[in-house]
Amino acid sequence: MDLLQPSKTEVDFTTGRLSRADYTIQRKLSDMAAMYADRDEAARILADEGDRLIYEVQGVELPEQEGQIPHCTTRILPGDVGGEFHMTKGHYHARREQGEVYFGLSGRGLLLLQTEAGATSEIEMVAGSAAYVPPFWAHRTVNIGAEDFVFFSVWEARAGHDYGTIERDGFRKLALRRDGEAAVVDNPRYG
Ligand code: PAN
Ligand code: ZN
Repeated sequence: MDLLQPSKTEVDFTTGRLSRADYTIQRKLSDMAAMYADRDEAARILADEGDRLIYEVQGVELPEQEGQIPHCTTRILPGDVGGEFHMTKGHYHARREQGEVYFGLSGRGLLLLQTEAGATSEIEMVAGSAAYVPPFWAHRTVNIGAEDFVFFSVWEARAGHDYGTIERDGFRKLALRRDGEAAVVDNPRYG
């Protein structure tokens, strides 16, 4: 295992910007249009309004070695696609036995979780919420507010990201805008 030097990153709670980001990932609607329940509406937005930024991740990259603790911020922009709130792709950890901690920095979000055995859970997050993603739970975050939803994540370097399972099956639950609030409903197309 590498002996790294201690380091520090300043985090802007409102924008999620890191003073020292090793990488920035931008996910646009065109990257994940098929993940929204209303694919027709996603296609219509892309055709009529053009692409839009859904979320942005900035992180500190570390070697994929036991005990290294990568961390990043995620900023999800407000909005919805056919009533389904802007969200991350969501994933299981490739090593299912690795958990994660999320810490809310600003805005309002929902953390949707599910297991392969069929359990589901939703956790509301605001600034100051420390949410625990236990091993074996897939996780997706959703912006249910009118401002950016920004949070900080910390995980173990060997966790890895399995996006394929969610790309194939979707999430069991959808977070929809209903009367201006968030409603979590069963995904009729799951699986
Ligand atoms: C988070 C996520 C981040 C973006 O850091 O990677 O919020 O979501 P997606 O990875 O689903 O696009 C995390 O859970 N890391 O393991
Ligand atoms: Zn994760």
